Amino acid sequence: MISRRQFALSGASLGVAAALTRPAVAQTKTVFKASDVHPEGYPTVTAVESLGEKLKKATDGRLSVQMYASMQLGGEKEAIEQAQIGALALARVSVGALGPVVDDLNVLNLPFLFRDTKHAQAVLDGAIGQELLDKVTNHPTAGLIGLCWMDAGARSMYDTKRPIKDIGDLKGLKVRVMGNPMFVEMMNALGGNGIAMGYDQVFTALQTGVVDGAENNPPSFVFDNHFQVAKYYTLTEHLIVPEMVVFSKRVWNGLSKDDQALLTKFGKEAQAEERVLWNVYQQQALDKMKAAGIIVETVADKKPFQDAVKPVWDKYGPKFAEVIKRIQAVQ
Ligand code: GTR
Repeated sequence: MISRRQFALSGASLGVAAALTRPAVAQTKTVFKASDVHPEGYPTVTAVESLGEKLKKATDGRLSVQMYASMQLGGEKEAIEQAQIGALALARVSVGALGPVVDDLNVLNLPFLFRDTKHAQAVLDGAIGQELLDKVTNHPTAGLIGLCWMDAGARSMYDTKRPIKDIGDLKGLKVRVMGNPMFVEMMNALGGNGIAMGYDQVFTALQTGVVDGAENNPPSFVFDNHFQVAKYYTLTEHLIVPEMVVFSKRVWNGLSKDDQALLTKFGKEAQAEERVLWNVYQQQALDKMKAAGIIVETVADKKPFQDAVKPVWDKYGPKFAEVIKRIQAVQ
């Protein structure tokens, strides 16, 4: 019987023989696996693919990215876990899903934190945005690198039952939220019944009536097909939750400083590219909603919604008091 050591040695000598017979230019190729819950063509998917193409070009094909879109590798919780163990290199996920892993990010999950999406962009593009990326990277146990941000607009409510003309219409509706206790508490405070669930289950849950509604930005609502089952969309814009591309720390630590620098550079470029694509997609989603006959309600007065979420602020706000003040001061 061949011993473990003998086996390892024969493997090694085979490797040497193979290396000697290969042409001098041959080198190991590394393909980074990337995941996204959204389909091909979605801004976040395209931006990460474009990062991959630049990487491939800059390294003569030594490094590249293989995108697994449309939840092929599961929901976001699974993607984060796979990145943590190094089974996946890049995961494009919502800060809603990352909050339970890196608590500092939860400040961004407070409802009505930002005045509008422009305010959120100014914060993420500035010092606070970099600090929060670093909080991910420097987190002692998360096992992730915060590579870059991605815009995701504002999230609004949608449901299969009735238009939400005012806050009272939310009463008793079972509304799916992202897997983070802050959102369950937010929905309950608004009068609904918050149900945390992975994104991969939302369409079926809406279709079968396990939930009456959900909340998301127009592109997700349309391009992930939820609009085929939920006909009422109300522009509550209660959350502006950004997204992040995280890189597996395990994989990262095995890369050279130069390769890390390339990823950082192309990450920043992906962030800028996604924003441009996002604006186009947001408009396309709104147009598609109209064409499909979705009843779109605007909320004339958001104050009752803002007042109702006070318990969430009372519970989670104090520990973020300092950064909240800085966020509010950003123009
Ligand atoms: C989308 C977001 C996804 C995912 C999803 C959700 O807007 O792009 O990353 O977080 O929402 O509601 O789970």
